[in-house]
Amino acid sequence: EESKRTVAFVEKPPKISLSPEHKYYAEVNKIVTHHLGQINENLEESWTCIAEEGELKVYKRELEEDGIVIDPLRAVHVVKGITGHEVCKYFWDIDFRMEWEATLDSSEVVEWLSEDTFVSHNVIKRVWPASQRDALFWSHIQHIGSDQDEEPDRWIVVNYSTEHELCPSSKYVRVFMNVAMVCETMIKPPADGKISRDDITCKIIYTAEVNPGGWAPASVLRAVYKREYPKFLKRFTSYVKTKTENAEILL
Ligand code: 6CM
Repeated sequence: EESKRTVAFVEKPPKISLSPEHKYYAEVNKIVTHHLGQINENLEESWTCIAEEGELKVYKRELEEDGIVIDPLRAVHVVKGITGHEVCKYFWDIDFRMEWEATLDSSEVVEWLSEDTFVSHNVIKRVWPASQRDALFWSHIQHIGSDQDEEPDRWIVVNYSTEHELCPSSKYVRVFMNVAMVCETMIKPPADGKISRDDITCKIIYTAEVNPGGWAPASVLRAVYKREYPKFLKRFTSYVKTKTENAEILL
């Protein structure tokens, strides 16, 4: 009892939000709404599946703008034993980012905007023969409770490129990105009423729209995406499983 109380006490309050007065409020809500509106899209129709492994499916749509590859990417994964809250927590919390990120050299907070939103500067590993890239984006985490329209309870994280006076673009080519992780947790009602990790399944919908910010060889970029996105989704979800297997379930 005593130890449970300590954990509950240390945890951040469940209701977290950027205040409506904040200069990022409108943008964050617009982008969150955009991503939530896309999650029920039928990917089999106009997307090409580039990787399939068990429950993981990765899709893309080929798109170029002035000769630069900006293929949107969408992945769906179903993972047992973890909740959407846990998946989003580890994806969002920069304290854990370098433990699972294989594509970054570094990641640092530039400014905290609120308890649920911060701006970070990220240096991406160099991919030969292109010049090295960096990314500056806000990361926002939000819980969306289920409503009367029978939409399930969801957790979402968005990483969205921004500008910051403390971090102008200088020695790297800056990429622009709009990335979202949306999660839904399914719970099989346990016979004895006590939920265990065996009763939990998480559906993950991951979207990435990345503009490499300057010319990069299309074939190399597409090969990198085809290899790195499935690798990231497998590595990240198994990281979350390991981090949570002996921990209390975060619903
Ligand atoms: O979403 C992922 N990670 C997040 C947290 O770090 C964040 C992503 C940041 C970086 C995304 C970089 C994409 C790759 C850019 C390629 C530029 C290379 C150019 C040269 C190629 C010839 O949202 C996981 C990201 C997994 C990426 C595979």
